[in-house]
Amino acid sequence: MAGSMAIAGSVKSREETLRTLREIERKVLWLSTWLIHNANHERQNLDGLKVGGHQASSASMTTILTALYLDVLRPADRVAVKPHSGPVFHVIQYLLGNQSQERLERFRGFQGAQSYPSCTKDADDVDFSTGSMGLGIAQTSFASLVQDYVRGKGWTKNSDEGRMIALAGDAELDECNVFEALYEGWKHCLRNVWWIVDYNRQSLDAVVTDRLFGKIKSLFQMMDWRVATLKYGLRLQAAFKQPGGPALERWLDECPNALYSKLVYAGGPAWREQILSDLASDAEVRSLLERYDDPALHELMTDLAGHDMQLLCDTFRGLDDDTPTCVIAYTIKGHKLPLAGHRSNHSGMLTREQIEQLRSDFEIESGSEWDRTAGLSLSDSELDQFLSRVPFNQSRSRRHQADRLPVPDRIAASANGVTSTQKGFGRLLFALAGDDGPLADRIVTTSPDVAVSTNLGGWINRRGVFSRQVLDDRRVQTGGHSMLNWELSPSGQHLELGIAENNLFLMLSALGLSHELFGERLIPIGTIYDPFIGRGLDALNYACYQDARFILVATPSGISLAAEGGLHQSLATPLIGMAQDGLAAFEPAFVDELAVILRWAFDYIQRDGSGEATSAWLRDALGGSVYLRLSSRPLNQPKRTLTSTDEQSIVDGGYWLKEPVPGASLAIAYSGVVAQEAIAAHEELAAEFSGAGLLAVTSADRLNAGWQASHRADEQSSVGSWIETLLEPLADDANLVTVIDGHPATLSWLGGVRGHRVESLGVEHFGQSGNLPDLYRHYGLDVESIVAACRRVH
Ligand SMILES: Cc1ncc(C[n+]2csc(CCOP(=O)(O)OP(=O)(O)O)c2C)c(N)n1
Ligand SMILES: [Mg+2]
Repeated sequence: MAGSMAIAGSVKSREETLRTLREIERKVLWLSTWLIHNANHERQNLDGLKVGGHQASSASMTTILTALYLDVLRPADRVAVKPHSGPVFHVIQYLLGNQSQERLERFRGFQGAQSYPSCTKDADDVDFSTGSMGLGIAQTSFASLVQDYVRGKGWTKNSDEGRMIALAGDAELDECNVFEALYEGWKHCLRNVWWIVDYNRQSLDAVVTDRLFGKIKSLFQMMDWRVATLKYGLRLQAAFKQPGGPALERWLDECPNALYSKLVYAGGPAWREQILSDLASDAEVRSLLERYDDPALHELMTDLAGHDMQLLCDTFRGLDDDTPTCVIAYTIKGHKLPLAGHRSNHSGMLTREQIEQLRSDFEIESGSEWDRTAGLSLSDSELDQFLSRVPFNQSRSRRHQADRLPVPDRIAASANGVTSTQKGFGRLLFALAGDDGPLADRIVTTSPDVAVSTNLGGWINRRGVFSRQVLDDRRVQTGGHSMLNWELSPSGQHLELGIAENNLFLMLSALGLSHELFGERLIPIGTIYDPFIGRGLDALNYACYQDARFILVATPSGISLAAEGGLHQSLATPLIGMAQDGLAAFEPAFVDELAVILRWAFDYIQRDGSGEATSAWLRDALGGSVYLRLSSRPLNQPKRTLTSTDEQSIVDGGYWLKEPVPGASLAIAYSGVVAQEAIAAHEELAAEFSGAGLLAVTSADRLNAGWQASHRADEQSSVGSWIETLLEPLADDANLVTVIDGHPATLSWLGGVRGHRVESLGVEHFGQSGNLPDLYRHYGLDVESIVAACRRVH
């Protein structure tokens, strides 16, 4: 008896919880709609530009987000919120006390809540930034793999395992990177991931193709995901059980998306007319419909599962194992708003009159629009009490911190004779793999099927490949005649990916956020062929936007890989390196430079990144990620011992390989492997231009950033930039010739530093197959071209 009373009690309290959740959901719908209205129609508009925001895309997800955040999620869970439902997220955070009214009032305004959830620019609890369709979804998979990686190492035993959850738009699934991630995830036995699809059957422009959900379902099932299709709400399901119900269900199942949307917009009378005309001969359906007046019929026919609080909560709570799961939740874009179902509702907004109507429907008095409980049956303290009990709210700090790992004073670089920076990189990592310090143990390498050809083989031989399970199959291990030990186990430190470059950058993004997401510091190093950065560029930008920390090693690069031909030759990447925020780009010519830069990079990627990097100096303090553009071209390595001043110059972006005499009339500045030609040209011109300088530019990016920052510095301050200091000895009317195996604009700005005339050599047009002498001659990077430019410029 006592037991059944307890059960009855818990059923009752569950019902109460659901009732409260539904009430709060109404508040969330109001606040998210009002937030966008306020930004567009109430706030002063100073520039005449549309502010925007997505009321319909938000309304589509209010039930799902409310169910998740206020009933289902646990603190260890991480969410990528559908970008266009950002307002719903911010409003829930507001109710939870993690977001201020002031920031909500400034939604889409300067330092207000961001248009799309941003883990770097927003003040509330954003786990993953979203905004570029598809990337946030895939990010959750890679975050889960990283969680498995750190747990596989036994590092996070005392913390809960989280579920990585993506809230996806249905049209968002068109992005190919989603399926690249799906495929990759399968290879790694992905788990603990939910992708919840807001299946509102509308994209930006149009109503999405009927039958699509079947394809989505089978794609996921093919990858061994569990698929839960949530179509109709419980009320509609109950109606289907009434006489006439099965016919109504069939009618709804067969109703084309475009017609359904049209009827949603048109409302009760239109539903009745359409159904009665389509099922004219069915008396049971007629009498079923008679039991509903027009508003009730509209309510019934729009009772989709994605708006059914109980069904959603029960479904999510029922997902109690780690199988990756896709939930296809049927919803209505603009649900409960006058925009619902309208074909062009993506950017549609309620008129003033409509918002007034909504306000009075929700019983919110004018002036109380931001009030957390206006229109609710709950008092402030009752709301607070409810929110204090929600599982998600049981931990104060969801963003972790991790100690910085000590970086060795020096990394051994035994590069004598003739070798390339790519080979040098392989050797440096091989040396690190033999190190038993904490840094080496936290290095994790990853590569999109180019680990061997980017010289990671030595590292992998020593440190192994990561897999959650040990693959102990001797036949596989000894099957080939490779020197490579491809042993798979949880202790491995290389994560091998398929070719898709988007996946590389998303993996780096997840690895590079491990300290914040899981409290475990990693030193991620990703290798890629330089030209294919372009393939994953948006994902790289996304990783940097989230302030993920990693080292990107891109090799080979430029036309210097010669025989591989035009599509393997990268021209624009030096400019990408300069322009990409959050990424310090280097192009060393020699291995000893690379060793210095790599050591520095280990420190730089660990610097504490809170705050906004508005100048080179701030960026330096805050840290970021690092891009190394390397080459497979062997060069004669200088025999020298670098002093700490030399090392600092290399990191700051450049040094004089041949110091100019004071008042020198010429300097050649080079970056990367064309060092050999620059040195030879400099020697050839020694008599003609005595005292000319030869400037090694190890990072055009850092030189340029410092120079830009010095312009903006307070005029009273005496801080100059490193490049100004470097160029100081040259005569005012000296000439510069710059050379790089990449776009010449990378270095041509050097002329602007002190007003020197400049001629810039580089590659502006697609390359082609050839040997190095032919190509350098053709594209004007050979010694003769440099010498000719030096003479011309005079
Ligand atoms: C990479 C990228 N391409 C295009 C866009 C522009 N865009 C924003 S929303 C959208 C359609 C979204 O439809 P869906 O995912 O179904 O979301 P809904 O608004 O219907 O919930 C598009 C094309 C974008 N934000 N990112
Ligand atoms: Mg949609």
